[in-house]
Amino acid sequence: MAVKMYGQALPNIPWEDRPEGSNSVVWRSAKNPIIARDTTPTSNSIFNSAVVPFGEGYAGVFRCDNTAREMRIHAGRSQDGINWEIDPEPIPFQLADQELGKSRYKYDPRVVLIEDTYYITWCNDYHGPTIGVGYTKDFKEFYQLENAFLPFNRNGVLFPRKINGKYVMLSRPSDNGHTPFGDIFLSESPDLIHWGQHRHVMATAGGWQSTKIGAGPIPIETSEGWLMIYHGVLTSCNGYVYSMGAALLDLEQPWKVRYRTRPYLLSPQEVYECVGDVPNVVFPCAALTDPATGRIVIYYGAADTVVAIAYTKIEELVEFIKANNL
Ligand code: BMA
Repeated sequence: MAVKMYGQALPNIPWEDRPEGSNSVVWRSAKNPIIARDTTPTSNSIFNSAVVPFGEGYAGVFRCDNTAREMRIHAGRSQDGINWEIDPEPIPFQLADQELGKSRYKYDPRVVLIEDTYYITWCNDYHGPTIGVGYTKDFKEFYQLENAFLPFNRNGVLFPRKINGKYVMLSRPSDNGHTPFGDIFLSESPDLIHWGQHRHVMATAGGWQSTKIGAGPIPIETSEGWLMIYHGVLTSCNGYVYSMGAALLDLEQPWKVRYRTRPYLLSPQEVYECVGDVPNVVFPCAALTDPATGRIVIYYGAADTVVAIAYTKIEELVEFIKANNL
C-alpha cells in the first residue's frame, strides 16, 4: 500500500532518522527541546506553538507566557525550522471591531495556509475562552476577524482547504476552567465569520484519552483520509496527563472517523515533558510534511514550558493507526 500525502514539497524539512534500537512509530528529536523557555527577553515559557513553511524557510506563531504570567502569541521566523527568532512583542492585530480588543489572553495558536492567506486560530478570551480567528499574508501585518464561536471553546483547528465549498473547523467545547470533559466537534462556514452545521466527530475513550481530547496540528490530507493528530488527557492521582494520538477522518465527510489509535503515539516520558510549569504534558499544535519522502515533523509543547519536535513517516503512521484501531 502506497499512502499519498498532499501538499507543498519541503525538501529542507527538519529530519533525523529513527534512533538505532527504537521501534516507536513517532520518535523525538535528539535536539529537544528546540525552543528554550527564555527565548524572548520577557518569556516565562514558550510552548504550544504553530509553524508553517514561509518563503525560503518557515514562520510561526508562538505561545509566550510572559514573566507577569500573561498568555500572549508572538510571531517568529526560521531558516531551518529548528532555530527560531521570536518577536519580543506580541502580535499587534488590527481589529475588525474594537470590541475584539477586550481579549485579556491569547494562547495555543494554530496556523494554516489556505489559498494565499495564512489563517491563525487560537484560544481567545471573550468573557471566557473561545476561538479567535485572524490572518496575515506576510507575517508582518496581522488582522483579527470575529471569534468563531460563543464561549466556552478551545482547540480550534482549520482544515487546509475548503471541503464541498465550505471552510471547516474542528473545535472542543469546554468550560471556563480546567475542563474535566470534552469531545471534538466540526463546524462549517462560507466566509470564516458565520459557523454552523455542527457535527460531532469524536468522543473520549479509555486510558490516555479518557478525560478529554482536542485536535492538534492542521489535518494532513492523505489518500487514506485526513490525518488528525490530537491530544488526549487522562486524570491521574496527580492531575492531568496529556498524550498524543492520531485518527483518520473521511475525506469528504470529515466528521466521520475511519480509524483511531487505541495506544498513544507519544506520552510524557522525557524530563522536559515531565518537569516544568505543568508536568506531564505533550501538546501537539503543528506539523510539517514533505510528500515526496513521506516525512512528518510534529511540533509540540512540553510541560507547558518549552517547544519540542518529533518525527514520523506517513506510510508507517497510517499502518500503525489501522493496526491499532480503537
Ligand atoms: C489546557 C490548555 C493548554 C495546556 C494544558 C495543560 O487546558 O491550557 O494550553 O497545555 O491545559 O496545562
